[in-house]
Amino acid sequence: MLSVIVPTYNERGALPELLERLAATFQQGGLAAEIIVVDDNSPDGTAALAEELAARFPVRVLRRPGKLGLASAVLDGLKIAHGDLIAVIDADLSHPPEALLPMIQAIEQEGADLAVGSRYIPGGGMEDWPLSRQLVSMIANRLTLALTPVRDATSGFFVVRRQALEGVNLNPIGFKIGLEVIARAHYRKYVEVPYTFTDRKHGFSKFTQREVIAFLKQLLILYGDKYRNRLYFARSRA
Ligand SMILES: Nc1nc2c(ncn2[C@@H]2O[C@H](COP(=O)(O)OP(=O)(O)O)[C@@H](O)[C@H]2O)c(=O)[nH]1
Ligand SMILES: [Mg+2]
Repeated sequence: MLSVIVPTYNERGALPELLERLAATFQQGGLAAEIIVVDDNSPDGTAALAEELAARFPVRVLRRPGKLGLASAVLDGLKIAHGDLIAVIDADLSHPPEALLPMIQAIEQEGADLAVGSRYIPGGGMEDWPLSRQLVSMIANRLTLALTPVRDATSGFFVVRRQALEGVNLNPIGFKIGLEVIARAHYRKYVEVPYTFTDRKHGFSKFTQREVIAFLKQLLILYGDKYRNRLYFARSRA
């Protein structure tokens, strides 16, 4: 079974289309799947809307008391997920739900434990994102290069076998939970699957200077762990 974890903060505008496209994707791929919306008491009523939509879609809603951060939202969602496959996708439709199918196929057919949605390999890209955001993303991307061979390690769009996360301590810091998984999960093989990132059409980004600082802190900790030989994937290749 597949569990799709969707962290939300003020995503009312995008949620109906997201759930519809996810459900269509499940149907197309013949997937048994559930969606877990992890909402941080969004003032726009995202959680209540998600609960309403649960009449039509396989959704469960985890309500948290306040805005506690993207990474910790995903980790809390993981605790209640039933799937042996775990997907994480942004709610704002920047990550095309349809791309989950090639990602899952890559895992099932190529014997990988992790599939990363990638903007930085041939076939992937970014559309309509403000140049300033693209620049920040590219710099962030460069900063991970000595940490992992994954080309888009700051992608927040991924599918991982639950098994690869068992016993792994993921740091709930900031925005980049995908990077934690890429750096720490116990996988032998990963695949990157190209997708085109598009800017949100509803609501606003929650990416702030605070998230930049959290990312830099996270990097410091990860590089420290890498040099102490504590990162599984790096170790298994050494
Ligand atoms: N639950 C929860 N979700 C969050 C939080 N911060 C961001 N998100 C969600 O994480 C996803 C990515 O955030 P977004 O603002 O689109 O970041 P950007 O794409 O980098 O501009 C979206 O689905 C947000 O609603 C948070 O503090 N708590
Ligand atoms: Mg976004």
